[in-house]
Amino acid sequence: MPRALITGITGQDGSYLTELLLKNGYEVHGVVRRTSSLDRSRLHHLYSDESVYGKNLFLHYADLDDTTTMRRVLVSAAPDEVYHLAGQSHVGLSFEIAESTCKMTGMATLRMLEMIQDLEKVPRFFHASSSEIFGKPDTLPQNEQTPFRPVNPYGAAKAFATNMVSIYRNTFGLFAVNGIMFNHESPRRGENFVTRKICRAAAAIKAGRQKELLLGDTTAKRDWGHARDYVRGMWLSLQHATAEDYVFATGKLNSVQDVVEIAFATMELDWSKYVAQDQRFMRPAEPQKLVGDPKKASRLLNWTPETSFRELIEEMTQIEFKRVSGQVVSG
Ligand code: NAP
Ligand code: F7E
Repeated sequence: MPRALITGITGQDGSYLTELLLKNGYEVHGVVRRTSSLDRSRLHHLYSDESVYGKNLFLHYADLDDTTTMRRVLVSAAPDEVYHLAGQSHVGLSFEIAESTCKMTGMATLRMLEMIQDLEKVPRFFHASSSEIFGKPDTLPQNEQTPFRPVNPYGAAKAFATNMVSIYRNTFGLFAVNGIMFNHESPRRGENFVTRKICRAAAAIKAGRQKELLLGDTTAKRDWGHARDYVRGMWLSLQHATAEDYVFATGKLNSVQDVVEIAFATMELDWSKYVAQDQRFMRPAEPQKLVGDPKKASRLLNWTPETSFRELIEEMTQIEFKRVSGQVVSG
């Protein structure tokens, strides 16, 4: 039975990846950090399943900042594959907590590379890189050759980590992969990312629980896909014969305004009655024209995204409506 270790298992991607790896017959180990509440809602359906938890799913307390414990977890789990997904993932907040973002996203990845190098059996390593490394690119769409020009602390930290992964692969021969992922969303997305915020508000307004939705720049555009497709890409990238970097993207640009219109239409509401702009959600700098070219992933991994932008936003809004109406939604 292959073994995987996931950092960031409690996050959006960690939860979908866990489901995929369990389905593929893996023993999955996950790193969780101590929090004041034990609510790990994205994992609850697996954690509370006695046929899974403690049998082929194991959680270990550690923190990216606690090297001794991380090393101990790596040694005891002895994984064949490591998926390094943990980090501070909010771009807007990275301006407010720049130092810890750089420590957790940049330095912690370097430490992971150092630690796995020392293991008796050196595992394959996936790093969750981001389109934010491109910032304001000269060319579009962006691919694996596009130069890094980040415009925020998060993007700069991911650029550092991405470079380190390439350096350790090229210098020390590690099987280390950068998955350069464009935005991917799902009903499990954190509440303060724009798609979830909008879908949740549309559902809450429909249910009479919210009156308005305040947003930042609604003209901002992104390349948005479904998280389930992206975790499949992570897994495929570690099954390939050689370690490579891959762009995972849909290749299609949509605006925040497009998200608003689809979500409100799904709830049969007129968005213009409820949506207003609020300076608090504007960012000091915005990346421009981030749209990915996933041809390499398609050619080498046979990876293509299966869920369209419209299907994604409709699914997210419908699930929010179930949640706000008190229905139980697993995961
Ligand atoms: P997420 O939902 O914010 O999950 C982040 C995970 O990291 C959580 O499990 C969190 O634990 C964990 N974490 C944060 N700081 C930690 C620390 N100091 N020690 C241990 N664990 C820590 O993010 P996501 O959307 O799943 O994204 C996964 C990765 O892909 C991230 O690295 C993100 O930057 C990157 N990425 C995401 C996207 C996207 O569109 N989703 C695109 C490109 C790259 P808690 O649950 O305890 O907070
Ligand atoms: O913003 C604009 C905002 O926070 C998308 C992370 O997963 O993808 C994600 O980063 C856009 C931006 O995601 C609001 O200014 C307008 O232009 O959902 P977001 P992000 O910043 O693109 C990348 C690839 C990652 O790697 C990250 O980890 O929407 N926007 N109004 C707003 N954004 C938020 N959050 N809230 C608003 O009210």
